[in-house]
Amino acid sequence: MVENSEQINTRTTSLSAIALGSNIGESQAILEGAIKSLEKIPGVTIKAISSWYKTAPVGGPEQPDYLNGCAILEVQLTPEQLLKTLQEIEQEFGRVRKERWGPRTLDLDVILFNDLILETPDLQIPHPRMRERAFVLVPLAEIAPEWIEPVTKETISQLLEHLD
Ligand code: PH2
Ligand code: MG
Ligand code: MG
Repeated sequence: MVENSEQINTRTTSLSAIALGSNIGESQAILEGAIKSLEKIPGVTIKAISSWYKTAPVGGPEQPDYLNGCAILEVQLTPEQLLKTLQEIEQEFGRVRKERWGPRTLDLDVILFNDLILETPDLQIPHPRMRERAFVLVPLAEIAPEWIEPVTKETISQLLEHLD
């Protein structure tokens, strides 16, 4: 198991969980398009995709409901390279960064990366709010119920049980 981000390089195969969300435009087509874009990236293999869930917005201004889901990726990328790749795909789908937690055509977040704990200004892994967010835990529990979240050392199913 890789624990130190410095040990991760492009020859290392890592497993990452990502969250997908959209609440502007044709959300289902956008999320499916994002998956297709990811499949084309060298060093990314999609291992699992959850169902899409319609969810009420959490935080931010008044905004439309979201469509959310999660995917498991096998990657030969560092966490920083994966983040950059996800940001490029967000751009491809017309993401404009305005206010925090505001509506967006496409949001792609790194949720977990192996059992790595990473705290940098640009990237925090595990995602710092994943434990409170049913719109992340419900789809993730569908495809990775036994994945151990390294901060709490609880599985995704256990984290979901603790949420009401
Ligand atoms: N993303 C946010 C803020 N609020 N609410 C839902 N339901 N789904 C999201 O993906 C979401 C949100 C910021 O990333
Ligand atoms: Mg997000
Ligand atoms: Mg994001």
